[in-house]
Amino acid sequence: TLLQTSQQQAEKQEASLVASGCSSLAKAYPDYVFGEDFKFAPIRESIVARAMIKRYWKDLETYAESDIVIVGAGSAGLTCAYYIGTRRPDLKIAIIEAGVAPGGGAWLGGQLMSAMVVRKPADAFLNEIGVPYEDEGNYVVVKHAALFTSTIMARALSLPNIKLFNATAVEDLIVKEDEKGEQRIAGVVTNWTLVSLNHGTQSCMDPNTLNAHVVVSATGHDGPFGAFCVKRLAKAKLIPALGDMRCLDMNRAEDHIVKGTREIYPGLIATGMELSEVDGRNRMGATFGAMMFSGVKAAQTALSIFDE
Ligand code: AHZ
Repeated sequence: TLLQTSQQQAEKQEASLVASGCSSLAKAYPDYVFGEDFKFAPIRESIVARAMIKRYWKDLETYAESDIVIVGAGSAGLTCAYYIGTRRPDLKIAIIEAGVAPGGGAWLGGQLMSAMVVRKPADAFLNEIGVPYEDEGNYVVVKHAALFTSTIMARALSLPNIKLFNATAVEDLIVKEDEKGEQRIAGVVTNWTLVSLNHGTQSCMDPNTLNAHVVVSATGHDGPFGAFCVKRLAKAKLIPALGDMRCLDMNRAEDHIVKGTREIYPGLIATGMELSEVDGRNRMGATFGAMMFSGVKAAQTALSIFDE
C-alpha cells in the first residue's frame, strides 16, 4: 500500500506538472532530467508579490491581538516559544526578533568555536527536540551550536500557532490598567529594525503595536538592543534600578538564571540572560543549559497565568 500511495503521488505530481506548463518535466521528482528543455512552472511577478503580501498582512492582523508575545529569538526565547506552542496549540504566539537572522548568540559556542556545551540535566530538553550529542558525564556536547539552533527554530516555526516577525524591533511596552485597576503589561510597540535604527536621522516615524495577555522578554544581556524590556521598565520606574550583569561564574550563573526566571512585572516574564541585568548576577559564558531551562520555566510561568 505504501508503494501504491507513492505511485499515486508520483502520478498526481506528473499531472500537476503538465497542467502547470512543465510538460517537458512530466516526470516526478527525483527523476527530473535537467536538460535543455528544463523549465519551471510559469509565474507573473505580481503573483509572487501578492503571495507574500497577503500572508504577511494577514499575520500582522491576526497577531495584532496575540495571547503571548516573545521578544527576542535567541536560545531562551525560541525554547519558550516551542514549549508553549507544543503544549497549548490554542494560544497565539508572536515572536518579535530585531535581527534578520533569528537565533541570537546560539549559532556558535565560545570564542566563535562550533561546539555547544549543555550542562545536565538540560540534556533532557535536547532529547525532547531530538538534537544528538556526546555524553561527557556532567555535561553533553552538541557538535555544532547551529544544529541546536536550526532544530529548535524548525520545531517552533513549523507550529501553526507561532509566527516569527523578524527584522522587527520592540521599541516600547504597552502598560495599561487591567479590569482590577492594576497596571500591567498589555503588549509591545514595534517598528522595522531599520527604522528603529534611524530615529536619529528622520523626524517621527511612528510605530505599530501588538496587544498580548503576556509578554516574555528574552532579549539577552545589555548591548545595542539587549536587555531591552528590563531597561525600559527601569527607566519608566516600574521596577527598581537594574543590578547589572556581574563577571563570569558558570555554576552560580546558570542556577540563578533558571531559579530567577519569573514574572518581574505584572504581565512581563523575563528569561535568559536579560535576567542577569535585572538581578545583578553572573554571566556563564558558553554553556547553554540555563537558556533552555529558563525558556521552559518562562513558558510554564506564562501558562500558569493563563490557568489563573
Ligand atoms: O536580536 C536579539 C537576539 O536575537 C533580540 N533582541 C534584543 N532586543 C530586542 C528588541 N526587539 C526585538 N528590542 C530583540 N528583538 O533578542 C535576542 C537575544 O538573544 P541572546 O542569544 O542574546 O539571548 P539569550 O538570553 O537567549 O541567550 C544568551 C546566551 C548567552 S550570553 C552569555 C554570556 O555573555 O556569558 N552566555 C550565554 C549562554
